[in-house]
Amino acid sequence: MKNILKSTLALLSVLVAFTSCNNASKSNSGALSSSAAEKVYVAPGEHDEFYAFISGGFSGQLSVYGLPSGRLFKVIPVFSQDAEKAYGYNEETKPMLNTSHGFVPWDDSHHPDISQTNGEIDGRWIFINGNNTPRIAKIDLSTFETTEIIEVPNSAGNHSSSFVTENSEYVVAGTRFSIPIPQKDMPIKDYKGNFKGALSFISIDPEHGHMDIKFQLIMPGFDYDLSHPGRGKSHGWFFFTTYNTEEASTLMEVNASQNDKDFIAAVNWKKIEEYVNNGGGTMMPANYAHNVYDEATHSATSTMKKEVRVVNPLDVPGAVYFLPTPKSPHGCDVDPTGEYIVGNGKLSANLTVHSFTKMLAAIENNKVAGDAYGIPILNFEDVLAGVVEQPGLGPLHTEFDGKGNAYTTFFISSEVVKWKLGTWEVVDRQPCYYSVGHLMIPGGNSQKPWGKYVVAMNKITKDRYLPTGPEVTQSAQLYDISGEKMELLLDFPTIGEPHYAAGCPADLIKPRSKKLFKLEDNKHPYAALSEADTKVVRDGKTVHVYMTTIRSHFAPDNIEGVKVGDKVYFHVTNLEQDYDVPHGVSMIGANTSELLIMPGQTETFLWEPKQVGVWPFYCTDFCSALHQEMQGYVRVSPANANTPLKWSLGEDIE
Ligand code: RUQ
Ligand code: CUA
Repeated sequence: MKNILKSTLALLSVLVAFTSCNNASKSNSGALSSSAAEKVYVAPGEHDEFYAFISGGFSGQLSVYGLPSGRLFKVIPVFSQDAEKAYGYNEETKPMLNTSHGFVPWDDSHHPDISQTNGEIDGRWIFINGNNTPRIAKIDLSTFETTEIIEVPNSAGNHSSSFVTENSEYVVAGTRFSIPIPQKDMPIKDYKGNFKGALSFISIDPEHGHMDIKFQLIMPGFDYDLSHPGRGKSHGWFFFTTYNTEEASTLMEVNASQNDKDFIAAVNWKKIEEYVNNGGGTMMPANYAHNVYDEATHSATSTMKKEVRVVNPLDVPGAVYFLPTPKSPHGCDVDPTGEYIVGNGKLSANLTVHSFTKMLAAIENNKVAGDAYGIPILNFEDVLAGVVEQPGLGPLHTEFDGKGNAYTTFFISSEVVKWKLGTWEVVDRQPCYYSVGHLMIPGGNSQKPWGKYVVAMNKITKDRYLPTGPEVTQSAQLYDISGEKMELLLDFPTIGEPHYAAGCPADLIKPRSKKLFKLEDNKHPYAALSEADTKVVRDGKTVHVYMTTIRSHFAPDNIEGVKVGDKVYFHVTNLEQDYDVPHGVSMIGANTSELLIMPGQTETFLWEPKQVGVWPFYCTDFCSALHQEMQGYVRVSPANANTPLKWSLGEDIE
């Protein structure tokens, strides 16, 4: 044990030394050639060719960039409260962050994936996983708003998520940490054989995108790290990398690195779907939140679901196989044809590629090397397509350009390596600054990638930007991959830690982008659809203000009769019906964020006045030449006062 520890530490120190010397010896090219500058230059007023959606990591959000410029357009709030947009602060979106653990206003968002039709990106929705309190979110790409979040029960560290099958039948989520299923009070040391890992297949309604957990496959207690769907010939299968097949529960850096090979789990979900459609599996008691935002009411609701269908893989023979894969593989990537499955073995000298065809043949011929908890293990040699020999150190992720090339990131040697599918030869390598994690080619997780650019997402930036104290920005780098050699074009900073990203041509999204919400479609229960509908209503200690905004006033803008100890709900409808004219509103002393209300939308914030006086509110979004005049007052009387409730606009309250 001591020796194992020593040798592991020795290995680690070599790796660390390698990383730092690699950093120190980076070519200090500084200025790129002017042709690189031209390639990323998008002239003022022009649009980028691609959207890139880059995960916000521990910011919990998803940010939207343009490529090739690297310009940031928006941060879409997903799992974390966002005061800029009132997400998770206003009454309408608070239910989006409800979970079985209560209101959870933060998460760690990792892997966005865009919906597909016939194996091609269709630009309708983008899904992303919350790692920490397991959740999958759906963002509508016509509004760029999070419209649904489903909690994933029986899971922990929701990491092999959220990847979409080629007709968006499912968005798939796999647990990184195995746990007792169902959860119970038991000694941690009894992990082995008792903890389990859930792989969740969440169906997507083809029309509205509504998510529903179709089934959870309850697997042995390994760590399910990443996954990708089969496509083309392998459509109907899903592949998951595993590590910790040792089933250790402590000092994982050593104890989970013992086995020479872990597994890629190959799951025939079509087969399990059929089994489930015929009544297979069992309903298990559960408790998980399903939160849905309704565009008509501009409001979210949260429903607690009380059961989930679980499937024991042993009950569906022929549905799950293990492919031995060296060593503690991280990324699990499938090429555009669906034939090759790349296991990015973090601790392996070589990169392993499995063949789907060979896997099927091995299954057909019943060539099994053994089993793990009853799940057949195929022979490594029987499923191996080939290896890329010593391509770099610490492979993490692979993407494809659709022209027969693969691109793999190497964390430790800090580079992207281009190699050829089928011949396995390395054809190019480019350094990353520094410690690259994921990479993304637009359409990379589909049958049709747009192999023009690759974005590398780096963990460390050190000297690449102006210093900003101890915390320096995370960063992405853009490479031109249209030629034989990759060419570094651009560095750009990212929000939070960028993990995976998804991208597609702007033309898939731009024409469908919503410009405003129609007032006549507004079904918010507290909407005021005209100034004539505005009012203030008292119900005990609760006061509802039905307010409107239009350039450049609030209606009403004078309110009296509010008392200390009241709960005052401001329901504010933006009457504008023009593109890009939001209004904001904020109230002195409110324990929440401003509202930022889009044209045609209604939003609500709560204000609990604690002090007697006359208190102003104002518009926070510079909306017109008279924006500074967009203000109002609320008179707050003592709790026992009998100031009558009154409201007005453009007249003195007498
Ligand atoms: S994982 S590199 Cu979620 Cu690779 Cu981030
Ligand atoms: Cu409305 Cu500023």
